[in-house]
Amino acid sequence: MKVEEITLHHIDLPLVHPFETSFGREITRPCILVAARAGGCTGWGECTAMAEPWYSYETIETAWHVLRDFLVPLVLGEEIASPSDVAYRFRRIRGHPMARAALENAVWDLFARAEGVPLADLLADHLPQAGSSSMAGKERRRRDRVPVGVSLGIEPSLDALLDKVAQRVGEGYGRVKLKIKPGWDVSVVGAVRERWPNLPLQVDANAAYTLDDAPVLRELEPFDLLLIEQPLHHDDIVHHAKLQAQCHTPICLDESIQSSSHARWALEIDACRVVNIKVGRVGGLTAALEIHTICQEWGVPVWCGGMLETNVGRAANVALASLPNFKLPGDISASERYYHEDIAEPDFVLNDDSTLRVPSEPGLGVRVDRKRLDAVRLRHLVRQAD
Ligand code: OSB
Ligand code: MG
Repeated sequence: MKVEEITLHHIDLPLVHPFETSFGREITRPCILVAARAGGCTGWGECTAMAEPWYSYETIETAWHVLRDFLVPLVLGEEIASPSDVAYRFRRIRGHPMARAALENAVWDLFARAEGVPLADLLADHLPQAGSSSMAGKERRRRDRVPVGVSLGIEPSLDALLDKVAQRVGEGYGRVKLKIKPGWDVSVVGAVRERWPNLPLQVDANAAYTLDDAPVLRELEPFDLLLIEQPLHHDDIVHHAKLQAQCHTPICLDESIQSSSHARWALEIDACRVVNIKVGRVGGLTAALEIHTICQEWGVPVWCGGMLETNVGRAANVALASLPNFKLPGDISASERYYHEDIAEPDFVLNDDSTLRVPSEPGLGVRVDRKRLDAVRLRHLVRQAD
C-alpha cells in the first residue's frame, strides 16, 4: 500500500472535569491527530503527548517536529507492506514513542479499513504467539467487550473524592483507580476502602515516591489493592524490584516501560508483577503486541492504560484491550467522562457489566467529525506524495 497523503491536526478539547495527578492538573486536552490516506481510505492515529513534559519528556511541540521532519517522510509515498513495516522503518529514530505511535497507529487503522476488518481482528491476527505450547489455541481469541475501570484524579478534599467515587460506582464502574502522592495516600485510600470494602481498587503514584518511602507504601498493604502503579521514578526499574521484594501488593509499571526491551528487563528482575500498556508510551501497536506476549510468557497480566484520549485513541485502546492477556480492567472509561463533545463518533458507552463494546465496524470503528475538527483545530499540516 502506498500512503498518498498524511495530515497532522493539532486540536484542543476542554475536559468535562479537570484531571489532577501527582505531576499536575489538566483542564483541556490538546492533542495531535494523524490522518493517513491511501486508495480512498483514511486511517487515524492519536498522539498522546501532553502540552508539558510531565508525564513523559515528549510534548505536543516535540511530537509535531519529529512527525513533520522525520516520521512522515519515512512513510509518505513509500510502499508499506504491513502496519509493522512502519515500526520497522522508524527503528533508527531514538525515543519519541508517542510521535511514532501516532503515525504507526494511523497506518494500522488504514490497513484494517482497507481490508474491511475491525482493528481488533487485525491485531489478533498479528499477535506474536507465546512460546509455551500449553497456551496454544485456547487463549488466542479476542473479546467482544472489554472490562474497564475509572481513574480518579486528586481532589481538593477527601469529601470531594468520596463523592467522585460514589458517582462513578453509581454509574457502574466496577474498578476504581485513585491517584496518590505523598500526603494524599494512606488516609485517603483507607477512607475509600472503609466505605467500599469490596470494591476492586488500585492506586497510581505517577512516580511521586522514592525507595525511602517504602514504609509508607507498605501501609497500603491492608487495603487489598489490585496493584500499586508506578510508585518510583520514571526511569528507575531497579528500585521497583527492591520495592516489590518488600511488598505483597503487585507493583505495576507505567512510565518505566517505554519499549518491549524495558518490559523484558523489568520481568527479568521481578520489578513488577503487572504491566500497564499504553500504546503511545511504548511507541505503537506493534510494540504493544510484543509486550502483551512477552508478559504472557512470564505469566504476568497486562491492562490498557489511558491518556485522556479522544474517541480516536480510545477506539485503539479498546481494540488492543480485547486481546487475551489483558486480564485486568483498563483505564478506558466511557466517552462522556472525558469530553462533552468528542472529535469522533459514536461515543463509547459503559455497559451494565463495567465493559465497553469492541467495535465490529472496519478499522477503529469511529468516524472523525470534520465540522467538529475544524471547530477545535489550532493548526494543521498536509503532506502529499509526489
Ligand atoms: O498515569 O495512567 C496515568 C492520564 C494522563 C496521564 C497519565 C495517566 C492518566 C490516567 C488517566 O490515569 C486514564 C484515563 O485516560 O482515563
Ligand atoms: Mg499511570
